[in-house]
Amino acid sequence: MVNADTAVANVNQSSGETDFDVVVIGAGFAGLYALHRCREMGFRTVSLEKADSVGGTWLFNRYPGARCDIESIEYSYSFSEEIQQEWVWTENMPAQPEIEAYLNFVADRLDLRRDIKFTTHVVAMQFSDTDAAWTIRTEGGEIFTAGFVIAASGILSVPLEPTIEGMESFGGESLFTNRWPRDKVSFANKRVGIIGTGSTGVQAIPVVAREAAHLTVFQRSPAYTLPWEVRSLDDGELDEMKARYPEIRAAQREHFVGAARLTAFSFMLGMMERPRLLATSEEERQRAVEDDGVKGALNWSDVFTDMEANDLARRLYGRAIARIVTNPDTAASLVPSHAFGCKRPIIDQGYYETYNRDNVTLVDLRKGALKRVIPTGIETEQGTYDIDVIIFATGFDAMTGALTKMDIRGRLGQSLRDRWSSDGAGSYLGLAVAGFPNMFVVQAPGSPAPSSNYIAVMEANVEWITDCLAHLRHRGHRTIEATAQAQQEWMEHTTSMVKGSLFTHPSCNSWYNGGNVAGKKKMYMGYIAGVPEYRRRCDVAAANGYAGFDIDSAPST
Ligand code: NA7
Repeated sequence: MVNADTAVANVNQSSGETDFDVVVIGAGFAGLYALHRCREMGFRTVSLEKADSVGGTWLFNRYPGARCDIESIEYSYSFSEEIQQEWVWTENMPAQPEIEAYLNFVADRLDLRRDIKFTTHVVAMQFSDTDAAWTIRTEGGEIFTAGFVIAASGILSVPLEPTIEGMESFGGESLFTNRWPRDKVSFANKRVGIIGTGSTGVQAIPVVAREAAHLTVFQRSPAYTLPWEVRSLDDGELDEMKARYPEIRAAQREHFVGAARLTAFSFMLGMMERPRLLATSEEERQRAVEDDGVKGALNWSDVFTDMEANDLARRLYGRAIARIVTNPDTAASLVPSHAFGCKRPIIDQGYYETYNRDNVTLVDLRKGALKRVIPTGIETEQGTYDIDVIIFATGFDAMTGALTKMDIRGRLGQSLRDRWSSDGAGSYLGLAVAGFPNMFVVQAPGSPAPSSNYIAVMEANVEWITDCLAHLRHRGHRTIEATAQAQQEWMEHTTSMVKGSLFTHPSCNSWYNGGNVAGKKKMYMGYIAGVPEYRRRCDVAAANGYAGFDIDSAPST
């Protein structure tokens, strides 16, 4: 590390050597694995992490009810047989404390902490053409230089700050789910208000309702959410799964969403195999709702392809809610307005049942908007609510936020923030951005991250990136950069797949398409051809000498 004034000179004037071969940004799931792989390959590597511990988004999102929607056995690293054999999962769907503990275990097991600089928040990075190196600046004024950067800064790591009038005037306690306090929060005898009914709100609401004196839910957009069983793993069940890990991981690798056990994603895939809703009789529809509740309402093949079917499913969904929620007005208020399938599916434990509690009130903001926060609570067009604690469960500036928050300057000083704001969030293979040499991004826009098991794609990305680094080193190359043409073709490919589909339906504003962030260019930011196809395309590019990338001439060539 050098000081700010001498950083670039340090690269220039000495041996040309940088502080590090690779700087990894982040020490969450991706950062830990990237650090481990780089180190194993002999690269001088450091991970810069803004928090004081490992865990990434699983460290910050420690709100009540926080839990993963993919089974623990698959939402975990597959690269180490020792780790997967030694770690003990206690539930089928892991809760936040267990995931945080797991990541701490991994960091210790691989002795990663000695190469992580905690409370080190990267705020800017500049690429030097002359030096073929990045200069990385932190909030604390430290400067690091590195030949390569791996941005493992997360897809859901930057809170979307709500801008509600009067927030600062609130006399009670304001809590944000995406940076929840470490100390236990007590809701006993408190009147709690929660804003936001995405996945986070849907997880927190049943848990908070059990403890609070009263819970008022301020709902702008009702969610579609599927009831899902969370359970402890039975005696011997984990051991049995551990014995079958090769088989489980192989199935996972081949699965469309990177998780072969049942997930909400695979529920949606299964819908494609079902009969068409529009071809059913009224009796069949009613039976589906009576037998399978909200899942029965949605589980038809044409829901994704025919908006008439989608809207009918939405109304059947309302019927299913009305069979659970006893107050008819509340039940009606819980029926979504948007098309099913265009937002990330949500799973829950007892969400709708919570609205039958005497201490829970639903405020449907579609009937009268939230006006402002006042010192004693929340004012809406429908009335004023006295509140002691406000929970903001308002989501993230997803996919791009972690990168656009930093001032990243690529070739010729161009700004990534400006580029993505004017052209949309483009990348090549969801791994690299044209104009930003020697910077790899784990799960950039254009990767399958939003609609898949994040861990499966993350591992594939980290392995691809580190193999690429080894390839460059082996051949004596110093720079690699995605070409503008390859990036354009990749983005045309990814967007052509969602054209005219539900993912681009106008009724949807979500973190999938940036519609949840004011001023963000709206576009679907994932890749929906499936994880195996994505991996195949990345592997083909690598096998063809990193096709789609410009690589400098090696000294020997
Ligand atoms: P989401 O899914 O983006 O949900 C955020 C929620 O907050 C959503 O209901 C929003 O309503 C609501 N919101 C945001 N701002 C406001 C304001 N100003 N007023 C009222 N309501 C507001 O984020 P989550 O954290 O729940 O989940 C994100 C992902 O994390 C999830 O998909 C999993 O993959 C894990 P809106 O829909 O914008 O009308």
